[in-house]
Amino acid sequence: MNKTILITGATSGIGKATAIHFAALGARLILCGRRQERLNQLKEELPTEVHILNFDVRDRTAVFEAIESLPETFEQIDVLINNAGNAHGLDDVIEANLDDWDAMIDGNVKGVMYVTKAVLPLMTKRKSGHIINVGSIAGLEVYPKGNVYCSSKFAINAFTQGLRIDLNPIGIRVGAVHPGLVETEFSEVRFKGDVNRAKSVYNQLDALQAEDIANTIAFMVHAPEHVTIADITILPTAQANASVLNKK
Ligand code: NDP
Ligand code: 8X3
Repeated sequence: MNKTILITGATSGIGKATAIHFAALGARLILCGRRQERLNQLKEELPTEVHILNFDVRDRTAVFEAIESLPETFEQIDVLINNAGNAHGLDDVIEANLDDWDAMIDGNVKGVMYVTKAVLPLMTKRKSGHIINVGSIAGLEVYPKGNVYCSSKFAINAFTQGLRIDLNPIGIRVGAVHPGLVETEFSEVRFKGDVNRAKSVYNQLDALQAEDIANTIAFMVHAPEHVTIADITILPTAQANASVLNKK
């Protein structure tokens, strides 16, 4: 696969599975995240050319410096996968912690915008590229105590649509994947390391796995150039919408 693919949030879950998927196809990968050790390990393990970038998507300067630091061989980014993000807390608006709100808005919303803005010049100058944003069912429907996490993903849905309009004249493809429950480190982060509470989200339910989302992203990437997969909503069969689950 003769493409250069930048994946944010590659140290875990969906981003890591996507990296493994495209590495097996021989794509050139730029893998991003904050956990350097995990990035190093991935670079060592993956059977393809990998460049790692360690930055926090919330840090605007760090984002731009990281993208500007790319060696010439990795500059022609064909696909940007904006995946980094997390939920922080699951509380109603009265109880919620403002630091959690900042983390979600700064990471899930502004982070995606900063990375996109930093990468775009590398695509616009070649009039070619593909941007895939990882949204969520939480960006299509609000669920109890989802308030700000849902707001962040609704924003990603709107940003994706805006990007598609603005980049239409230059032929850059833009789409989003909106997963339901995927069993990753997501709930561990949301519940601040409470592993048992995190596990309870996925028990009695055949949840999506990170590889399911990687396969979906690959389907979007592999579509012929004249085809844009604008949106894919993907749920576990046991999930009907953001809040209706068939737990056994
Ligand atoms: P994980 O917690 O397993 O992975 C999150 C990834 O995002 C990690 O690689 C983490 O890397 C990175 N990340 C988080 N915050 C930052 C930051 N501030 N700067 C840089 N990198 C960051 O969760 P998932 O794989 O499940 O989540 C990936 C995406 O999928 C997120 O956008 C999430 O909202 C979305 N999603 C998840 C669903 C689920 O049920 N799991 C369902 C729908 C959407 P590091 O900590 O090393 O920086
Ligand atoms: C993650 C899915 O339902 O936990 O975006 O918000 S959910």
